[in-house]
Amino acid sequence: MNTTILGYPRIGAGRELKFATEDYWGGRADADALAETGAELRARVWTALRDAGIDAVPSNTFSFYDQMLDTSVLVDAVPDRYRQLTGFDRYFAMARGVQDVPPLEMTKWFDTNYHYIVPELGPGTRFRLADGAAAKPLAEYREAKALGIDTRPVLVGPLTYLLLAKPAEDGFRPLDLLDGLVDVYAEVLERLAGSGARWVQLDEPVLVADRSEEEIDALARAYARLGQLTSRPHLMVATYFGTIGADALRVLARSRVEAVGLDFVAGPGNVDVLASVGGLPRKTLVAGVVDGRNVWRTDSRKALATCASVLGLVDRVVVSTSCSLMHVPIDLDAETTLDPGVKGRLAFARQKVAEVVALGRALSEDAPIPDGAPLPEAGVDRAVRERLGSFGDTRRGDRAARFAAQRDALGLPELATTTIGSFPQTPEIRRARADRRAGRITGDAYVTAMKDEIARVIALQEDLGLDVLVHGEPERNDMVQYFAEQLDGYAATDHGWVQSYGSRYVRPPILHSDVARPRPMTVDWATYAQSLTGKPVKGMLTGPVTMLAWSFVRDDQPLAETARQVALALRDEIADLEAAGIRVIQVDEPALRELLPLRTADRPAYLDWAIGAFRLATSGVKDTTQIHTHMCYSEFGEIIGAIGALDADVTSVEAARSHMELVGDLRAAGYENGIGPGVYDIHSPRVPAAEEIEENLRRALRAVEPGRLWVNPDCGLKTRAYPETEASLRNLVTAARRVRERPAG
Ligand code: THG
Ligand code: ZN
Repeated sequence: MNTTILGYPRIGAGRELKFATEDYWGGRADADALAETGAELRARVWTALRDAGIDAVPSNTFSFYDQMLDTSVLVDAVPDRYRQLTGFDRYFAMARGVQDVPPLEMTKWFDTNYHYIVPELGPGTRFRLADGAAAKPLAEYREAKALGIDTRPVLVGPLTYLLLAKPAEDGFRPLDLLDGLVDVYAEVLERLAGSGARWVQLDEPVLVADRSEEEIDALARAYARLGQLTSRPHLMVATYFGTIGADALRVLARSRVEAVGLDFVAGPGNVDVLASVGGLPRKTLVAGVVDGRNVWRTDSRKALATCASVLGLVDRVVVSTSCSLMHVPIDLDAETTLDPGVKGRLAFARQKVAEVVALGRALSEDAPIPDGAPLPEAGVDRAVRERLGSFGDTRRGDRAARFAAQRDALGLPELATTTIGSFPQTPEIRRARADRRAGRITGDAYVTAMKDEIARVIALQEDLGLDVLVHGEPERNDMVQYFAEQLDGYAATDHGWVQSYGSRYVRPPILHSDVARPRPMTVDWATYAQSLTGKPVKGMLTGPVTMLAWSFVRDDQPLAETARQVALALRDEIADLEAAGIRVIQVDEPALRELLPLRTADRPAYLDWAIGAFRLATSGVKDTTQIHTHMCYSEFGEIIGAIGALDADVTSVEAARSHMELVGDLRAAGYENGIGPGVYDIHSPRVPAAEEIEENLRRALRAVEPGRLWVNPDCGLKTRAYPETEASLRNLVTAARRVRERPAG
């Protein structure tokens, strides 16, 4: 083999998988129909890859929901609560839950925007090959073979599977299950060999994060056992999303594994690590030189130079993608409205496959370097670059001065009540946005529809007795896309869908040039809302880190630089909101934790620029203007110190599920500004009783004084319906009043 890829999008160019799954869930299609769509999608991908000239086509990269969930099913790591179900119903119950059976947890796949289903493993877990010869990797291998394509089945590696699992009970260590798991992998490998498979890919991305000695020993044990099997395919261990640890690479170098995959895009340090361990003599290096996570065309000279620099260290180099292509959209050719200057710089999955093939030819046959059109450059905005030098990132007044100034200016009670920003997105709102996009209604009619909705939401909040109101965000499709559409330097795609989890996909905007704000983005909506009430209305913005985390971002300058450009645009927006009479402004950073580097050593530098960008955006305001921020989680771990460094006047976080413990944790970490621990979970339609909210507030008051405590739900309300939203907020206001009136309880 000269060329391969680590994986390909499975959702279908027309989002066929989403529609087929949702039809199945909705009872509009049966299991056979869903299975058939799956088979069609797989066949299409395998044949397309073969026809494009990829030598080693991967299989088992398809999934009806998620590859980690597939692995749990493969090895029968199915918690008892799902065992009365079978087939698709069991599978989707594990992913999404059914009536009384809660789903497995879901969490982010490394530092991507993809989410996997977390295995739940305990002392009772007994791994076995659940479906024998019908197991998914075997079935897919044979299915491809029947089409005449001899594929390389892809499995989540045993170490990665266990290290990403969650213990079913406190104190249990999933890694202790390694030997039993490796037995099942051994059986899968033997059966694959029996079916004719010549190669298997085992994905071990955990090797690019910090690993303990014990974990490295586990790696050695697992691959020693698999390497010794007498009947097995060749083993390729793939790492991606960063630089492999030298200790891990040394273990692989000494093992009987035949090929190792390294990511030279996210892990340029891999060249040095490879040299430092003396290379991989007699092994194949699968060189990830085409970026699987971003949308830029490959610089072929640079990619070939990387391959050339490691030729002497290994037996053979195979050109590949840095990781699975599932993280990029499928086909650039489907985009007909992109600016040609931008489009000329892009490659989606299909185009990246062609790049891999061309690079493979250039490398093996000394064919000329693939030329293609010259790479256009990013647009430069000199004014933005000059202005960036001229701002500090520190508020005028210190914490005490701001607290006093805002108390006097805003006149808010202790335990002030508010919401996170969005109100339910009703079918009417969605329809109005769709009608506007399709040109079925005029701009004026659209504005009228949105203003009617804002007026309704303001009246509702007045009626509920909330203290700081919001306009409800009916005009926003997505908190990143909405701003990207209005900023220079960003482009949107029409069909650029990427799987976020299960049947939920996102269409990340593309940040391709210097970012500038041609005109205010939110001021009209905010001032209209403020004109309807005497209470303060919060202006709502998305922070610089989240604007980058949920976009495809240029790779020709440091992220820190791009973040500062976005921050400057937000700083200008905040100044305009303040000048227009908006006294409270929230800058959300739900993705602050997502971009945290996988290695501890890289984290301080990241936090430094991330915090700097937030402060650049928010520090221009008067002491009387109150800055809020919001984060959608409660496990802060590594970033708890960063929350204080953002220096927002008020921070709202998810805390209901951790029983308000986070309030004490934040204070212990030195956070002394206002805090709004979410007092109920908006992710379910359940209405919390006032007593329950009251109890949460009293618990929070053990760690924070009433003047700094805010009362709010734990996230935006856009996914909820009105009946439960109204009832919950009514109870929230009641609870806050009770605690104000009887602070001692
Ligand atoms: N916006 C963006 N990225 C995100 C989130 C977001 N990444 C993390 C998290 N939130 C992911 N969660 C979701 C939740 C819902 C959907 C997608 C990701 C979703 N998608 C619609 C679908 O697939 O039908 C399509 C939405 C659309 O029309 O744009 O519902 O909030 N950027
Ligand atoms: Zn949130």
